[in-house]
Amino acid sequence: MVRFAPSFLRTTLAGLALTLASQGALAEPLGVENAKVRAVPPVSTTTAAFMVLHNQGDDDLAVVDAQSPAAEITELHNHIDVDGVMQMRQVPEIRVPAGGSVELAPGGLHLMLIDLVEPLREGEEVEITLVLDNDETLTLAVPVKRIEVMGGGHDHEAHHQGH
Ligand SMILES: [Cu+2]
Repeated sequence: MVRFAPSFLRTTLAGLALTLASQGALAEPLGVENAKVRAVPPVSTTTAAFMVLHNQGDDDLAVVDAQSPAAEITELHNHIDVDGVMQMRQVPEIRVPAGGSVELAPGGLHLMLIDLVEPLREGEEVEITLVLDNDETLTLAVPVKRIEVMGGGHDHEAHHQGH
């Protein structure tokens, strides 16, 4: 079960503001920042990828599909609140409004990598291709990282416990 932690949200929004402020103009209409794939134990056959999508163009964009050679199936997912319980659902698209940003983060939107071809180890990179509604694609090399979900911790904290 994954629930929103307010402190995590505040941390995330503060980080986003910083990255937006430091970002220059890019030629690509879709910018991707802070992409990462969650490191999972070898027995786990699914994982999730997170990132911040910036639409630097004048037209709304949508990610309509994603593919990765690391997984048999890659789906676009969101978490929705069903009677107080966060449930994961596949969504047909992730819209990024012109001039706006959308964050894929634990507890919310994410890319779901299903039936991993081989175990993912921390420090490796996973190729993920985003397919946009204008038929363009964007291929990313996304690092595998440990990602804290519960407790509002920071991604980069060194003290990972549990599992
Ligand atoms: Cu999912």
